[in-house]
Amino acid sequence: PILIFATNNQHKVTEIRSVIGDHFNIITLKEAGIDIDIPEPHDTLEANAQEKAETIYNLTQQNCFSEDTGLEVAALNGEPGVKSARYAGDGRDFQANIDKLIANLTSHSNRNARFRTVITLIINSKTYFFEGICEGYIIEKQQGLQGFGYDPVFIPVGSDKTFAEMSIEEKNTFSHRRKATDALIAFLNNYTYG
Ligand code: ITT
Repeated sequence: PILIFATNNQHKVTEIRSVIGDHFNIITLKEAGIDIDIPEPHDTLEANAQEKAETIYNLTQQNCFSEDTGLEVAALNGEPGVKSARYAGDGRDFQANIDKLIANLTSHSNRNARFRTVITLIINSKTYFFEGICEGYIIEKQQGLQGFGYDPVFIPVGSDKTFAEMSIEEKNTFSHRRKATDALIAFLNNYTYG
């Protein structure tokens, strides 16, 4: 199938394309000629992912999907979670977000955290959800230059490197986004059109 990926985040596009390969045809908003700032007004990843997909579906009437991702830190009661992009303010400044996270964890010995991705797919006007979780922990000082967002401070269980010290292929062996994408692919492989 041809699917529009309702995101303005190029890192997400690159990571998901590297999982999907040429199995399905993913069209970005840019490639579809759509220039909008998709709203994320809700307090769950599920509701925001649904809002993003519905916005694009209502605009185009084309099969599409979106994803919303949050970093859920145990000692911070699941924050920044759904607020991950704007943790330190509306500027969406990733360095400010990392600094705030490290500062808020200073007095905590429990560094456990997880990334959670929720994908919303709208196909033939029906809505489906897929989830991927990656458990890990937050380090005190950032390491690595690859990736995006909180990657320089997150080490997944099973590695001694941050996501920012990994290639996209290596990050994909662990990542929340890859697991959610695998679930999407499995669904589409079994999907009957018509
Ligand atoms: P959309 O256009 O898809 O909404 P976005 O960047 O606004 O893109 P989110 O609302 O899902 O995406 O924001 C989640 C934030 O969490 C994102 O800006 C990053 O700072 C962070 N994040 C998401 N996935 C991440 C990953 O794999 N590694 C590190 N940080 C990530």
